[in-house]
Amino acid sequence: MKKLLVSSLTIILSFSATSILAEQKMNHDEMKKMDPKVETSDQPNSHSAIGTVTKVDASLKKVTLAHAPVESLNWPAMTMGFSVQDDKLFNKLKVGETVDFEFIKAEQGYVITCVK
Ligand SMILES: [Cu+2]
Repeated sequence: MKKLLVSSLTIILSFSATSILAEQKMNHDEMKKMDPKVETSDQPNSHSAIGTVTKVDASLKKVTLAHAPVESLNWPAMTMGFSVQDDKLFNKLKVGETVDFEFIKAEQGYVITCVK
């Protein structure tokens, strides 16, 4: 009787060990799915903020903005330079204007993609 109990315990233990392994594998696959590198290649991570234009350099496709805090990036309010994706956006980017804008992180820095 005792022997039978031990062997059934062994079966239960090895069975649960197998299911733990299976669970770990599943978690690993899920982690792969969440890999930020894979995500950014699919859709660039876009952020939005409000800022006042302090400087414009259309020839360099750059603009300086004093922006409000950006929650999605944990940024405090600051003045910084952005690249501008499309020349058309300069119609809305004039010194002294306060704009609602969207930007992405690109290899060369932050790029404004949309201005409202
Ligand atoms: Cu900033």
